[in-house]
Amino acid sequence: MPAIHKRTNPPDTMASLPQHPDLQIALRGDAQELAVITLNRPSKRNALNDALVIALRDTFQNLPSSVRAAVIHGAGEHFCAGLDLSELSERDAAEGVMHSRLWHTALDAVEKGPVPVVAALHGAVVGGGLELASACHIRVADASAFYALPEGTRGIFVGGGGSVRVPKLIGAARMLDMMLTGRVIPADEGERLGLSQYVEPAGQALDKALALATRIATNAPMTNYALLHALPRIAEQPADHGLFTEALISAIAQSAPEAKARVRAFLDGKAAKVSRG
Ligand code: 1HE
Repeated sequence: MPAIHKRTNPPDTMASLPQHPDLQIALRGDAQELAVITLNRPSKRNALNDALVIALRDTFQNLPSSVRAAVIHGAGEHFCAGLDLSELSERDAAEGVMHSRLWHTALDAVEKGPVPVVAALHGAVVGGGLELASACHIRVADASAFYALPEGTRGIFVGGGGSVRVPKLIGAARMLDMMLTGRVIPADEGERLGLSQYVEPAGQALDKALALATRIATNAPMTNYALLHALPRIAEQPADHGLFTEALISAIAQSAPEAKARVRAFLDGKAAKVSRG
């Protein structure tokens, strides 16, 4: 299968990935098709300092071309405590804008990268941690997960794309409530509201995320790419434009040799049926 994100300017291996002690990346699978990315700063609850945000950006911008799906999770008791507040005090307004734009670039690299990203959520998913989770395509929480946007109570504002992405998941009214009141949303309620698509027993989010990503990695790369890049754009287009974009993307996807082979396999009785599960 062709890699959708084959680079024209290799190097294209793990060795070429940026190294950061607080961000680990491991490749799994027979074809190294799964990237498992670990926020590894548990002593600070995986709070995201500038270096870690840059490492996230560089990692997602430089995934090896073997990678078809990624999982991101946090080491220790929490997914991510958000912005590293210890770096906040020194910034003036102009630096604040640039800092927010850095987060935008990094989380855009997650959301608009070449492959689907599954977030495994446990413990605190707060502030910038929720902004990071919102940039992923699938969120799997376990029962220990809790969500909050403490920015409101800290006298600041979201700056990592949360004002754009969180309302798309739960609506502006619920985000407003979270920020005005500091409300903490537990895992079950988060799933009902749309913060996660799955909720699993405590301790099982990563396993479920890995299972989903493994399955996702077997899809035709062009279909995955179209889902990541066309679906959100279509959602923001007027219906008539959206239908036209859909027609173009669906024609491109179905013209790929791999799509033809997959449909042929079904017609020949060699591919799985849709079953109740
Ligand atoms: C931190 C951070 C952090 C922990 N920046 N150092 N985010 C917040 O407002 C959330 C702040 N954090 C918490 O509410 C709690 O730490 C947790 C609920 C996440 C975890 O509680 P707990 O009891 O497991 O840990 P802890 O004892 O509070 O923290 C352990 C250490 O991590 C401690 O440092 P230590 O040197 O005293 O051991 C904490 O200071 C440190 N720590 N969270 C810096 N966030 C792009 S804009 C995004 C804007 C935001 O994200 S604002 C929301 C920030």
